Amino acid sequence: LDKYKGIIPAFYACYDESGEISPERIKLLANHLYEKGVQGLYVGGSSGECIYQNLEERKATLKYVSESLKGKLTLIAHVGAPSTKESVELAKYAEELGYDALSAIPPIYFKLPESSIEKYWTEIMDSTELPFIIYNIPQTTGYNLSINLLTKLLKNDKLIGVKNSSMPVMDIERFKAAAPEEFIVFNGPDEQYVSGRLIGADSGIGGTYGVMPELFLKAEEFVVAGNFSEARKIQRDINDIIIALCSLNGSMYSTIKEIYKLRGINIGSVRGPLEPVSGEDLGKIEIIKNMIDV
Ligand code: NAY
Repeated sequence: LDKYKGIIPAFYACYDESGEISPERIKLLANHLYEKGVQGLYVGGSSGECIYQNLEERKATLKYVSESLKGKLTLIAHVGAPSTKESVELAKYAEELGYDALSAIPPIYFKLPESSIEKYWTEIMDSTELPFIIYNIPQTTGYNLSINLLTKLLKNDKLIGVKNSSMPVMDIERFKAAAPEEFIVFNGPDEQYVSGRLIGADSGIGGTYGVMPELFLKAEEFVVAGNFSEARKIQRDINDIIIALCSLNGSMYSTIKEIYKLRGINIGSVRGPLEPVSGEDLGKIEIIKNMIDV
């Protein structure tokens, strides 16, 4: 399971100038991140704007990333979708493309009983031969993975990990405690990468890794070396940057994409209802970029 250990950026949605999925830009971003030395990519999750894309668009993104990087990086396909039918279709497609693992949020919109959530994840797991990673992100889905459900799902050999984006780092510790040693817990909140790793997260998947992979790679290096004071310093820099990324009008992802443009890598903008950065705030992009690219 070493292939899941390290820095795994959540891949950003890549659009052309008219807002459609851009194969060229997907490949550009995929290769760029590969060259940065990350361990893998988490494709089609929150940062992939999956919630604003239809099935064909999500399939296209999965396809172009795997065409660029299959066999070079660990590729995790996020297949959570409004219906089980669509999730299973995406899961099967990701398996055909040669993805290493699947992942999914719990069902969204209707507040369903835990038994339905169990059934949803189980049907996805049973639909392919691929390993599965639960995506726990209660602040957007309204459901926080319980130890009770985790324990039940652990009976399924396909379940190899949880990507935990809830804010209490203690949740990471509790998931580790409830599962066998080799079970992987991924740190979700980038603001707590170092603390997540110290309390037991084996690695991390995050939405801001893609705009500053060097910093997360360095933080990881210091954690592995047991140099916690240096790791803390990097976490502080990271957090200053995340606060800045979230400070402009538009969304964090719009800011990230504008920074990419300034670096000469155009992956387009965001899809509505997310809004692009506009007006005076555009002038602040360079300052934030310079916080990262020092
Ligand atoms: C994904 O699926 O895109 C992610 O892994 C992103 C997870 C992010 N959480 C949320 C709520 O968006 O990485 C975090 C987040 O971008 C980061 O902590 C900055 O707030």
